[in-house]
Amino acid sequence: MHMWSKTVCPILQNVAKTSSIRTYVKGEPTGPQLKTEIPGPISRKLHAELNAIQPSDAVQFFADYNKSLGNYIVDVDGNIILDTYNQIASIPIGYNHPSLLKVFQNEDNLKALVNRPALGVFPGDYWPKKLRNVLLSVAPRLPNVTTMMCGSCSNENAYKAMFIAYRRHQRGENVDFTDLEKESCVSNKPPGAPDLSLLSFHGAFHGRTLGALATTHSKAIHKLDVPSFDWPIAPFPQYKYPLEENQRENEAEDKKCLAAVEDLIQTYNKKGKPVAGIVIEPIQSEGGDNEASPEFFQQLQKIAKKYGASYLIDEVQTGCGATGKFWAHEHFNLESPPDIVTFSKKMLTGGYYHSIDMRPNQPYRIFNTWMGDPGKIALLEACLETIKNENLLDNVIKVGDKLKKGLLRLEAEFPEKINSTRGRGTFLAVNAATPALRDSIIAKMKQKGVLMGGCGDQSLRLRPSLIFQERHADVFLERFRQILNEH
Ligand code: PSZ
Repeated sequence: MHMWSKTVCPILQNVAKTSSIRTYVKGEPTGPQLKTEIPGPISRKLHAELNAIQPSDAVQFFADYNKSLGNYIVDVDGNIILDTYNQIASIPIGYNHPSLLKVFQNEDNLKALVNRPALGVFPGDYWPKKLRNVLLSVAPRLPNVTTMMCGSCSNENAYKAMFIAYRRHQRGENVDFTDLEKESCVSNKPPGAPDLSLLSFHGAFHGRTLGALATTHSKAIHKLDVPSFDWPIAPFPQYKYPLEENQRENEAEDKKCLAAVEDLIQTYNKKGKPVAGIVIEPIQSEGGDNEASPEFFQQLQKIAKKYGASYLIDEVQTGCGATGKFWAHEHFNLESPPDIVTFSKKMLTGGYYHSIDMRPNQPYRIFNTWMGDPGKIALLEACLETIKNENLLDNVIKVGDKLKKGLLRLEAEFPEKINSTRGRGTFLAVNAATPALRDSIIAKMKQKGVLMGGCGDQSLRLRPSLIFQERHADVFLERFRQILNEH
């Protein structure tokens, strides 16, 4: 087939086995340093100003992005905070990385940024080469890539590609649309707008736009008041930890969930809402860092194939190295690539990799004004070079190991306060005993100069950038221990 299908992530292949002890970003602060409580007076003043313009209740503090550097975010009150959360898991190589700051000093990159094209109709001469050299250089065994703006719209358009492919398979490859299809679709009616469905999982998060939201099931606040589809929602495995000690129960959990998937597909096929695709995260992130085994993902792929449903793996949060492999689903050894892999966040541009089968036969079916942004590809190019040159996946594996061992030690020391340490690479989480304790730990860690994230009802999650080093892990673990002691 295509030359790219053989290239399993060249970044991984080129990693030299050396590690470095210097900081990856020169001049990075040596530790957190607090001047005020957080938010401090300047943050509070700006908050009042912003709140008069737009609802801003979720704002935690205002950042000084001139001063933030490497793993440290600096706020407008001069507080230096170790960031293990990184703008909701979306900063790949820390703040103000010199390789990224240089990107727009290059005139070609600057002009690609300034003259932002409608990529679907007037791409620049550089575009095929950039896609090949940048995005396809890390493709997860899929030959095509379509760029988009964000995670939600990547999923949204990928869902459309799955429906379009499903109907093409039903209709026959080169069969034209009927007049009735063309008339009925414009009024949202079948057969042109067919009653198809996608299967997703309880606890999933795939975005907040209308289609993506129909497959998001993590929190009520995301969904209240918004109409949605009657689509099948399957149980996602809920494991007992430590995994090594609960193998039999967890395998039974896999089987139970897979049986439910098959039941649901049959039910929805029968009731006239055939399942055109299955969408799943490699680790359910917003839903609480819920993991499922490689076998679960392998079996799920088999079920998808059996029922002619396509298989979408949403790597918006897990992609770009944080699990120790460039794509988290590489941990699963799937017998063949998924049909679609969506990405955004640390990839800096949104988009999706896809099989040839997921290409619509007609133009303008997956389309919008911008279809991505060449400026973001220029940044991603520099970012991928840095990941490769600095062996950052090796760093993630090494630091992740230290962090996980540290969390397990703390779990043993404070078993009544935290449990269920889990994850891969530096993509790690631990549960607090109660939701209130989780919230309190995050609040107190911030006042100690460490920014953390929560997910699910009572999980604490780590989402450091790929340049998080052992020294940063030490700062985090030491302060986490102090806070656990204080509770
Ligand atoms: O509250 C929110 O809207 C949040 S907090 C974290 C996210 C969204 N993550 C975004 C996300 C994701 O984690 C997965 C697995 N898939 C899709 C999305 C949507 O991406 P964006 O936010 O770029 O639209």
